[in-house]
Amino acid sequence: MKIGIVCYPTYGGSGVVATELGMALAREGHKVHFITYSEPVRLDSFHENVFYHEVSALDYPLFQYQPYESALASKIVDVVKFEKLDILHVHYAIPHASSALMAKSILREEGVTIPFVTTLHGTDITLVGRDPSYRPVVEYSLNHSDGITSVSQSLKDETLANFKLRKDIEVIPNFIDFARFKKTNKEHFKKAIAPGGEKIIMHVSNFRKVKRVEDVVMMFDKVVKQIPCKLLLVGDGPERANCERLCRELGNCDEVRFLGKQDAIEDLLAIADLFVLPSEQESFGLAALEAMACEVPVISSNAGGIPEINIHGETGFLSPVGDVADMARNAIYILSDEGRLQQFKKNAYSQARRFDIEQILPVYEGYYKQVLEAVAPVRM
Ligand code: GMT
Repeated sequence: MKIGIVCYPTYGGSGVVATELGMALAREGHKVHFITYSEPVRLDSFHENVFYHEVSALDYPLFQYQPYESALASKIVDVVKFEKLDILHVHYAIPHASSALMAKSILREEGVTIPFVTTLHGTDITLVGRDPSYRPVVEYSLNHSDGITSVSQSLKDETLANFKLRKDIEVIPNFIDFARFKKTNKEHFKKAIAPGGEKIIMHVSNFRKVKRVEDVVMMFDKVVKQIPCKLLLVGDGPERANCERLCRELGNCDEVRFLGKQDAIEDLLAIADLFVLPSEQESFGLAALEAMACEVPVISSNAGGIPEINIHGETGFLSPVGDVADMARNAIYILSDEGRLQQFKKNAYSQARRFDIEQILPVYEGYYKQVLEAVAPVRM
């Protein structure tokens, strides 16, 4: 198949999922065309079946906001026509679904049929998509998508509860590429971070408010008073300065390292004993699944789709959002007994195996075929 993938290229779950999916489809022999405004961060190696088309929007003094949505639609029209794409897969509804719909309408007038699948990732529904400034457009473009998938059952339920949809939503969970995410030996790095053999607690995110990174710092502060440990905070974003301030106030700066944005997350996860994800909202929690694939148990909130991957009392623990004391108790419970910690690590890994890309990829391929078959009569 010739597949067009539209996504955000930056650090962030939806872009990562889109890129990994595209690379995996390319390895299977499909021709994959990424259409976005800069090269996706994980598109870091050459593959003969992968193509990248950059969207550039002409700037003009009249524009207070550059109309990216129109520029994207125009680029889609161009790529579909020139590369003769079979199907488009857009990740994150805003504005990708409406751009795809506009491109589809333009192409229809030229006798070209291009079905598109929209994958819902989370905040495109739970936070941004529900806002009146976007809602009617999101609802309309979902109802005119040829297929809709969601990364968790929880997100599907939330979408159906909040939007008037005439279409079914297929749940296709996010996945792990075990060729990349696996536990490796990074003893030298571990010694540098925790020279006294301290346990290592880790959090990875884009440091947005919704991630509640301050909860990680407050939880850690309780744990470090009972168990020698270090906290690694990976990523960057608007909440980082607040977290740094909080560490100073709590007086635990010597035990906390801010590592900023990192590409090789798997090398960092290799030395972690516990992963923390206290998010207010999280449709899936890919960061937690990546940790589990590297044998790291998870202390998390019970928000959104997290309970679909982190199994309470088995792969880690779930707590109500904001219940820092409960999270700290659970962390201490796991870390205070080496045998227990090893068991949780094993369980985390076996659970992550259920999300192996080798199993999820055929589901996407099957879904594309289903969508293509449904539009086939129109194409003839
Ligand atoms: O809003 C974000 O945190 C980023 C967002 C994205 O689309 O880049 O992440 C969402 O999609 C990820 C991949 O499907 C999920 O793992 C995250 O749970 C989800 N984030 C939220 O729902 C907050």
